[in-house]
Amino acid sequence: MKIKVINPNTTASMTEKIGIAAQAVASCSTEIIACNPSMGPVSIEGHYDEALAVVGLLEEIRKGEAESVDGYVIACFGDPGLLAARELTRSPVIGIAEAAMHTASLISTGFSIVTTLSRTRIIAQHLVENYGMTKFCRNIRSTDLAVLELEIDGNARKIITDECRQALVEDGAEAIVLGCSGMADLAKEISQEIGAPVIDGVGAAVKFVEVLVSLGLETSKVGSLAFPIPKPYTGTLQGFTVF
Ligand code: 2AL
Repeated sequence: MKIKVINPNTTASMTEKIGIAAQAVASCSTEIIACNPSMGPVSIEGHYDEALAVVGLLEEIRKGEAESVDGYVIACFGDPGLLAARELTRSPVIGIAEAAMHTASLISTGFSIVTTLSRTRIIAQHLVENYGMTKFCRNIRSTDLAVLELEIDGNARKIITDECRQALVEDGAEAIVLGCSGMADLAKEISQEIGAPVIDGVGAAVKFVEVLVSLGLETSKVGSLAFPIPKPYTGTLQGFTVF
C-alpha cells in the first residue's frame, strides 16, 4: 500500500520529521511517501496561509493520482483543503486533526488540544464544531510557539509538556491532541511524562488510511465529493483546469 503524506507547508525539515512519524506506525507492507509542495508558505498559522497552501497541496494530490497512490494524509492541523482534495481522488484522504480528534474520542470522554500560536485556536475551534467534537473537546490551548520554533532546539518540548500537564489539571482533559504536525515526534515522550494518552494526528491518520484501504473503502463519488466539474481555469491557475 502506498500512502502519500503531504505536509502542506514548504519546510523540508518538517516534512522529514512527519515522514519519520508516519513510517514509525505504518505496517511493514506500507510505503510512506512524505512530501511538501514546491510553492506556498513555510508554515501555516492563519487563514491566509491556509488558503494559499491549499493550491500546492492539491497539486500534490493530482501528482499522486499519476503515482498510483492508495491514500493520502494532509499533515497540517487545520486540515486545509480536505474536502477539495477528496473531490480529486477516489482514494481516502484523511486530515490529521480529524484523525486525532476521532482517536481521542475513542479512548477518553474528553480531550484538550495543545497547539501553536493563539491565533490558530479559531481554526481548531471551527474543526471541532465541524467534526461534531464539541462534546469531547474540553479546551483548545495555545503555547504561543510559532510553527518553525518546533524545528529548532529550544525549550518548545518543555513548554508543550507543561501545557499538556496543565490541561489535565485545569480542563479535566483525559487525553491530549497535539495541534501541529511539527509536534509529531513528541507524542510518545510527553505521554510518558504526563501519564495520559497524547495523540499525534500524523500517526493516527496513517492508520486510518490503512484501515480504509484494507476494507476496500473509497471516497464516495455519489454526491458532494464527486470529481470537480470540468471547466477552464484562467491566469496563474490555468494548470489546474479539470478536463
Ligand atoms: C500547523 C501545522 O500542523 N503545520 C503548520 O504549518 N501549521 N498547525 C498549527 N496549528 O500551527
